[in-house]
Amino acid sequence: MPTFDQITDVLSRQAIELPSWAFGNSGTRFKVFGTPGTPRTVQEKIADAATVHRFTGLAPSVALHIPWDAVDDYAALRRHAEDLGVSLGTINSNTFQDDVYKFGSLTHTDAAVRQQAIDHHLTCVDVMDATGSQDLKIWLADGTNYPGQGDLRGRQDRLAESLAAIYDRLGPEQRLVLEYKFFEPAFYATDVPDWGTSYAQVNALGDRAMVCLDTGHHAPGTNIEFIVMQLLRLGKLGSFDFNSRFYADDDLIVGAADPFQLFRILVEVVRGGALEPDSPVAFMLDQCHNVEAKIPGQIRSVLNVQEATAKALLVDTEALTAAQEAGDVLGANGIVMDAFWTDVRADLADWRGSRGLDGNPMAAFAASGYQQQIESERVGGQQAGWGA
Ligand code: LRH
Ligand code: MN
Ligand code: MN
Repeated sequence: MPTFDQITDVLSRQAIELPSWAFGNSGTRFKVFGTPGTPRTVQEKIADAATVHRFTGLAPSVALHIPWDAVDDYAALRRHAEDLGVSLGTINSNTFQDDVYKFGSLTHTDAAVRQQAIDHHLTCVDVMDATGSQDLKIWLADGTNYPGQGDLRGRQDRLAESLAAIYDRLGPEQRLVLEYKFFEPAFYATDVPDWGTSYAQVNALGDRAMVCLDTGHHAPGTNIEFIVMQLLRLGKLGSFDFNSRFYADDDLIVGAADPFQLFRILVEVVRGGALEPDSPVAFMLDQCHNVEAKIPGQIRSVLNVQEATAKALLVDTEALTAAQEAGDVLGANGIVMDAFWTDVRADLADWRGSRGLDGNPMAAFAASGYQQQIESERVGGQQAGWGA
């Protein structure tokens, strides 16, 4: 097994983007609970994200959702972020909260509605030009609830056309990532339900179109690490939305529901070269903190990813290959499990200390007084965007 010192180079370049909406109030369709200190503006969301980065060294960028985070002056927002030590990352579009999109957005049968949805994405690319963002992330709520409600094939064809119009507008350094989700809000047929559909659509667009894999967007029992492997193999894994799920798209803290699954995903990430310096894969959280504290929730999340990454890097790949080739089933499995069961927490804490960070970012944040400060300064915090 590699020693901890042998994996710190890779760990030191790990970066996990935070979603602005994780800092807003969120909930279920039954209740959104308010939390003292919740940001009232996107600037305050960015300040909270920068705080997570300050305590962990792991989260140097913040993703925005448009229009939830819309402002008049994106160049000024970019400067605000940079002043706080972070950059603005992925721009997420939103064509799921307007009445006009009731029967679809990029797939709608009405060309005027499709154009409105395309125009929204073109506006998002304008935002990216100002913020310096690389990725436009598209997740569509488009789909149907009943057999016969829509022409499945026609919707797919219109989607391809609409995406091509958006892709055409991207700058040479910009990318489009298409996120899939098997259901919700559409319950019969979602227009981008799985990695295969996303892959087929982005493949038709070109090199700068890739798939976004949200870990919560699969049916129970899906072998997500297999999908990770395949997309990496095909060179089409653009980004991750990390979170965890017990039932549906729960958006819980990554690694909370199934740390072993997160580890298995990261084993394929390492195997597929996605932590190499030239990797095109962007790592992001997509979570909501309904009942737990938001900033510590994000700190815990990035630490969970770091811990799983360290374990994945500890897999003795040479011994594993030898065991696989020798048909040593239990030996091979044992090598993977040894890495998983290795407790890396003390080594990680020491290593953080050696980099000028606190060994225990959760405790350091709690002792910092930041939470008390925002609670007294901020009154009437914002909802994350859902239902807003
Ligand atoms: C959809 C989704 C998508 C959205 C985000 C808020 O379920 O995962 O990424 O942009 O939630
Ligand atoms: Mn997502
Ligand atoms: Mn989701």
